[in-house]
Amino acid sequence: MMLNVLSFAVWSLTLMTVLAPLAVDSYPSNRDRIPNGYRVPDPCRPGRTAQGVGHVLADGGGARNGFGQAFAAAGGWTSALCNADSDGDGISNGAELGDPNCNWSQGQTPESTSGITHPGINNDNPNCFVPPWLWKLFLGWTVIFEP
Ligand SMILES: [Ca+2]
Repeated sequence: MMLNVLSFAVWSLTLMTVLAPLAVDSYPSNRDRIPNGYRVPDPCRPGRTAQGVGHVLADGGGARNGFGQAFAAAGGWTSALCNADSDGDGISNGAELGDPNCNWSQGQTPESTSGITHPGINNDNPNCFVPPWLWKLFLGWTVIFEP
């Protein structure tokens, strides 16, 4: 048991070390530019929030997902971006981020701060690299490192 915990810790640290450089080209301040930017749950890692909402890598960096591409094209939170459905799950970006009527502007409290879902990942079919149940089973403890 102890060996399993130790080998798992070594594996986890190795993985984090390998993935860390991929996170350097994101812009964390962009989370201030979308409603509930700090409350977006990561559907692939139960219990954690997504640090890079517009990126394929949940902690930021790497390629942009559909929401990140639309955000970059719009240049910020616009009515068009709010009404769009970037991940194709049938729910608008605004509804997913607690701004269903697209009234939010930076610095304001969004219309809703609960029930937030990820606008760049189809929550019905998140297509996670590691299945959420497996992540929760082996890496759920990393929630304590949530920034
Ligand atoms: Ca959507």
